[in-house]
Amino acid sequence: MEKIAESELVLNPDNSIYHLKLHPHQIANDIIVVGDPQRVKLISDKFDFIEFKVENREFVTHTGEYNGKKITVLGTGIGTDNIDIVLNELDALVNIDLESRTIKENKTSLNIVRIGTCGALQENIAVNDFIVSEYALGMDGLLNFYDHNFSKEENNLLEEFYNQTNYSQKLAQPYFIKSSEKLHNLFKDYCHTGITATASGFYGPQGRKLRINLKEPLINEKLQAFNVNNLRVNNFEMETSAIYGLSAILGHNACTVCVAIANRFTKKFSKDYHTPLNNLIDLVLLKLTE
Ligand code: R1P
Ligand code: URA
Repeated sequence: MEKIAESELVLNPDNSIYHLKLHPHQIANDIIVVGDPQRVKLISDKFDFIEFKVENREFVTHTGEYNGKKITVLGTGIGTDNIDIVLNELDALVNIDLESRTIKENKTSLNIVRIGTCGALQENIAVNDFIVSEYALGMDGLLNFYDHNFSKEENNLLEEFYNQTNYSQKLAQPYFIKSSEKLHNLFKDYCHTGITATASGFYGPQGRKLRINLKEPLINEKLQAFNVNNLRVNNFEMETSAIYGLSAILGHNACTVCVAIANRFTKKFSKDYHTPLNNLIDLVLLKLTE
């Protein structure tokens, strides 16, 4: 079995994984990921008990039990670059033997649910509504660095996207990637469902102009109008495409649910998104453990 070199699979002196600083026994198979590290405590405060608390850089992890089931909540920080680290390191914790530095023969599949905030791109979605992402539209480019065969369905959506939007070839090549059906089914009755666009930034890449002119000033209008058999782009956030893409490649199940805190067309911003976020957290904890 080929040994993975020290420079490729980086471990700390105590043999924990480099950025997350976690050991394999410190994570559950069901993992909630959130962008804001402070949201981790908000969630783990609801656990029956917390067994491990580990922190390194912006990555905060709490593992404990909820409803008698082992569960982990992990703060990823913002962006798909952080997700590249989080997904590869979580996978290494379960599917690579860190002692021998070899890939395990029997693979473990994690359930990864992201609870986030987002900006809505359809006028009928009110601020504080819940949105589940059946598909991600990756505008960030991360997945282009990995070898992956997209499904026929995902490739068809991409072809339609180029046809309908006249999307600039100079930007990162976009891609569509599907959520785990099993996890999407847990949430779809409580949420708007559709496509979530993942951007590589909060401002220009999401069509926000403060002082700098934009190369794609109509990006929001193009996304709003995109429609394939009533499948539409509902929202913008910054992590889901990388979570879905890397999970699909590595054999994990992933799904994102978000609270819409802004609506980019009605120009509203939530006066208090903490209450709906708290309700969404309760829903996810219940559905993952019932
Ligand atoms: C931007 O404000 C951040 O909020 C959203 C975006 O994806 C990005 O991470 O999600 P979180 O609330 O989970 O951080
Ligand atoms: N998060 C985003 O990425 N965009 C928004 O508009 C709101 C939250």
